[in-house]
Amino acid sequence: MGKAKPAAAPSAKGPLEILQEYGCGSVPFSGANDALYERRLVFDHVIEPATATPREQFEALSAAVRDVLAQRWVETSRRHDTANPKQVYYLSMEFLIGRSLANNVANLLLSPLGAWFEKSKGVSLARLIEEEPDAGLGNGGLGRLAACCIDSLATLDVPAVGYGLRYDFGIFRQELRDGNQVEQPDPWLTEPDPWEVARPGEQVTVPVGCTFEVRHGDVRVKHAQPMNILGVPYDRPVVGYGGRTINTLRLWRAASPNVFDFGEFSGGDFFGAVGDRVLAESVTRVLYPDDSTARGRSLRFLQEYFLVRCSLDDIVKRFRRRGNDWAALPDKVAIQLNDTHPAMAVPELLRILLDEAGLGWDQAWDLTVRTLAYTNHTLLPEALEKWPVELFEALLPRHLELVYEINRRFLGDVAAKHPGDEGRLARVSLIEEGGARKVRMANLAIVGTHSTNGVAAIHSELLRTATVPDFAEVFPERFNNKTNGVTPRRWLLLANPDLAALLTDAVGPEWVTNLAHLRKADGLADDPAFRAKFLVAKRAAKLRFVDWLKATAGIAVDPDTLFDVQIKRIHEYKRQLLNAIQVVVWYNRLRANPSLAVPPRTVLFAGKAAPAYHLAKVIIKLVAAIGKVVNADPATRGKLRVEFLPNYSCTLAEHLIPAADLSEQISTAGYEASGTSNMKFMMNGALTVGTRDGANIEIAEEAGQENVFMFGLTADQVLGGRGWYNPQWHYENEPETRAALNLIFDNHFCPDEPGAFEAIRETLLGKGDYYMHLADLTEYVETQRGVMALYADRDAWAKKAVHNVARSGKFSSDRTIFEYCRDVWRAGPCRPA
Ligand code: 26W
Repeated sequence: MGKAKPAAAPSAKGPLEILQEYGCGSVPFSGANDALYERRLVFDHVIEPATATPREQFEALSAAVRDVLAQRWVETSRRHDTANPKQVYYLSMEFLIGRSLANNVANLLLSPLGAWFEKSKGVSLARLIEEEPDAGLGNGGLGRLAACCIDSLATLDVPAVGYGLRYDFGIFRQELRDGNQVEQPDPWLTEPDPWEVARPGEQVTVPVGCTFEVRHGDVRVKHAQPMNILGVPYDRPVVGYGGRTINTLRLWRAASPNVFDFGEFSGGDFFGAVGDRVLAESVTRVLYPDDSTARGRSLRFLQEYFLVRCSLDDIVKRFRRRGNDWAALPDKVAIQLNDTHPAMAVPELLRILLDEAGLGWDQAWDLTVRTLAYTNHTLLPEALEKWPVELFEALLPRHLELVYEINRRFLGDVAAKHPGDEGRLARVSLIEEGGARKVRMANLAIVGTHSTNGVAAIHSELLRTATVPDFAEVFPERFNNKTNGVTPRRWLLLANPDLAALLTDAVGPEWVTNLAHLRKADGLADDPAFRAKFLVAKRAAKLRFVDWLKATAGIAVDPDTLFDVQIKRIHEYKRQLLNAIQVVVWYNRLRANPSLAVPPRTVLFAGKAAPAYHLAKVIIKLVAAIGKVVNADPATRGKLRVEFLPNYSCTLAEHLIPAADLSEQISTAGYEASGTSNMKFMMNGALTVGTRDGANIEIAEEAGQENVFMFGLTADQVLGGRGWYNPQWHYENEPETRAALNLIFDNHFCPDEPGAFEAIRETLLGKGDYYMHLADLTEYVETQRGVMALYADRDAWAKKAVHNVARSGKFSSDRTIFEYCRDVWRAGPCRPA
């Protein structure tokens, strides 16, 4: 076959040579250098390579990269089977993995491939990367954390499998129409995904105690008609940095057993059979887009059970295949529950040990508790999952029986220690009485596991002392903290090539797998030449973002302004509204005093609102409306610009975070469990303006208080103020607060839709401003004055930014995973010989 597009002499090295040069070539390959790629175009797509579309080129290149890693992937699993080490299993309803091509190329140390590809094929890798859909199999922080954790597990060579669901539709695509969020489906799998490998031979049968109907995304139970659903695994490679270990992310797809449609078909009920098939398959149809509200959707209950049943079946099979004895389960298996979503693992593992392994209760319970561990990600009461006993009865009667027995024994123990303390028993019971009885999944997770952790120091402390103090008293040794982290591969090396190169120049390449090495650059904050280079890298990132934004969203922003960024799910506790009001205060100041000396600023917002969260949608509309008016006002032109960027995603974050100057982390203290974008911003050299909440506290400790802008009530003050806080007082006594709010309430930003922001008046003044926006507003505005004053001296700003980057080492997910391995899982690496 002739070379199709000899754009330039293919003098550069091909992937195989690169691989060998980097010490990754111990696995034998055959074939010519670019055969991997060209072969894929011809044999997979059956086309003349010269005619390949960018999508076909993306698929061929990804398949070629997969060819490069395939044998290593097989080798990793063989290595684990042979060595029989302790395995870590990360169970999560969400894996917000985003795109994979660039990540896999970088982690395989194939980055020079980009240049080779461009030279020999005349196609830019950057262009092909854009062809890959962003796998949005998560809502936000919890899902992205899961993705960062599996990257670190593979990089640290820990034998690990991530288990999740292969949703046909990920998180909805957000459009903005007249400032209103409109949700569009995300059919990310309409074209073949080059990374996944279907393994129908390893499918699992999931029995449920009844048949059901799906209506409007909800389940209606048809009693006493048990049915089976099939779980088909789809594996994705999780490439550790350097390519030594390639772990697996195993996602389950629900399918209907073949017997059940053929049987019915031959019986004549064709439509019934097809209907049941659709029904079974609807279990993994769509990711629930509700972040931090546990709405009682029964199809979600079925999804959670389906994940648990399939994954535990798989885990136990692997455990037994390796010849292990049941008593060794906690020595060979650690299962981490990402929030309570997979908490059904407690009764399910117990059921396996009792009913399938035939163990007695005491041993089965002991093994269950010692194998499982639980991470809590939120203290919001409305996010705590509680499932109606009725649903358990219909779908999982055996599991309910086990939950009752766990509860009976547990309450017996508590009662023995605290005789007569009925209030305590009611609080810790796994069952919520009164009205429709419910199973409290957090209580089940705490009782049924040996470790309960929060995700930042303050969060773990509040969990222990305020949210579940009764449990902390019964099981003090179970509670611990594991401060979150993020993977420096995706969030620095890949997202910010200029800064990454500067850092490698300064401290050597080791920072990529040991972020603490960045500390060696701390002294360079005092080096004017280094600060200048830092600013050059920041400007390059800004330009890249500006171009990308223009090309993908048609929005133009000025790179010579301060990029002030708040990107996260829209929620009252995260206080996008506080940021919006602050903008209006500055808008008023600028209108009143056109010569006010402030650096020009672009305030960028992005984030999705849960489709049923009305106020969150009004907040989006407000930000968009403020942008429309402010951006068109000649009085503030060139000084203040506000944009709401639609469809926040992993990809958007990867472009925007490197370009940011200021990171907005302004939740009401005590409500943000950790935050993880705060860490990404820090390592990319943005300064934080934030409250003393979540990981912000630890960011300030690491960076030094003088290198962050902290303001606002503390968590203690928020709790203490609940009794007497009065937002009206601020409205009546603070002229700037009143003026800003009046502008919002009096339709200045919505002249064509009077009353559009009435819900905001209601929340802030009518309903007592639960998240205390007005309590923190004045200090926030004053803090922003300090931010802008500092930005006017770009060199002084750069000095603080460099300190932030250099001191961000703690926030690598490698450190987080190391701590889980040491304290919770007692698992270690299993490296190739
Ligand atoms: C059942 C509905 C539901 C769905 C998602 C309830 C709760 C959630 C998550 C717990 C929300 C979430 O993503 N929490 C975030 O987890 C991050 C990773 O630990 C933290 O950094 C964030 O602070 C926390 O809000």
